[in-house]
Amino acid sequence: MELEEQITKAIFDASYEYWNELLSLDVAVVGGGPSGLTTAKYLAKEGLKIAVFERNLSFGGGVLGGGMGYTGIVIEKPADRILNEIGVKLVPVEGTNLYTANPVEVSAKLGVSAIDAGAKIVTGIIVEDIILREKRIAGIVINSYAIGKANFHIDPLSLTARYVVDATGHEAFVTNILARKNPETGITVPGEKSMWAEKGEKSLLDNTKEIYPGLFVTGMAASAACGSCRMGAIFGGMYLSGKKCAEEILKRLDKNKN
Ligand code: 48F
Repeated sequence: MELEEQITKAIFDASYEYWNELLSLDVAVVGGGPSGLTTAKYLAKEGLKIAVFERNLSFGGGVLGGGMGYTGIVIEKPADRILNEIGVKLVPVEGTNLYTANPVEVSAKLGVSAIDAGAKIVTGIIVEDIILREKRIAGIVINSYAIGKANFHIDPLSLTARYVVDATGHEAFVTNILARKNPETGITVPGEKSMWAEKGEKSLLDNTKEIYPGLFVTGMAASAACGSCRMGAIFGGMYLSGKKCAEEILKRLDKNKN
């Protein structure tokens, strides 16, 4: 066999195995930003079958841009514990509860920690719809982001999941799809309010919840789904929200076991 053929065959075989494992997930996390990656890390640690679907070829979401492109993000206590766990260097801001961190370091270490815990991060894939069954979300409908960008009419594929997490940031993409396509669900998405960092960070944990049977919201998607405020380049709430989302799903899975 020529080397070219071996390369192609190796990719086909690896890909087949990889995608087969994604067919039926415990949790499908939509969005590879700070909240989605944190949710995935804490769920995968418990041995669950988790995959994060990210439309871009890279993960990290809004963290990578820092604040207006400046190389820094701000984290507040107690989110420092989550980043300490994964070895991120945090620099205290004197006289405050704040730390600064490097966006690339945070995103890389968080992604690696989710992968090491057993999660898969699938890039270049957009979640364009959900599977809805008997008043419950039962999975996701996916397509290649590149296909969508090219405006080709190519049908998507679907994967089942016991729970879906909307971690798509400001767009609350999944929750918006649910609301728009299925008005009988009674779900509406008010969208986020203008900047109020303290209020936005504080309300985020309350808004991190199962918004519809089988669908959890975390991070800015939770703020948009619940009409809370944006908070700009402070990210502690995103990690805390991701962790809480994982804890809530674990509780739900535990309850369903009994
Ligand atoms: O936007 P993003 O970082 O969301 P987050 O985890 O964190 C928000 C902060 O970054 C920041 C902020 C903090 O104060 O306001 O914005 O809530 O990450 C969301 C990710 O989801 C991807 C998108 O490319 C981004 O990387 N995404 C969005 N829609 C889809 C998607 C979709 N339909 N399918 C796949 N990925």
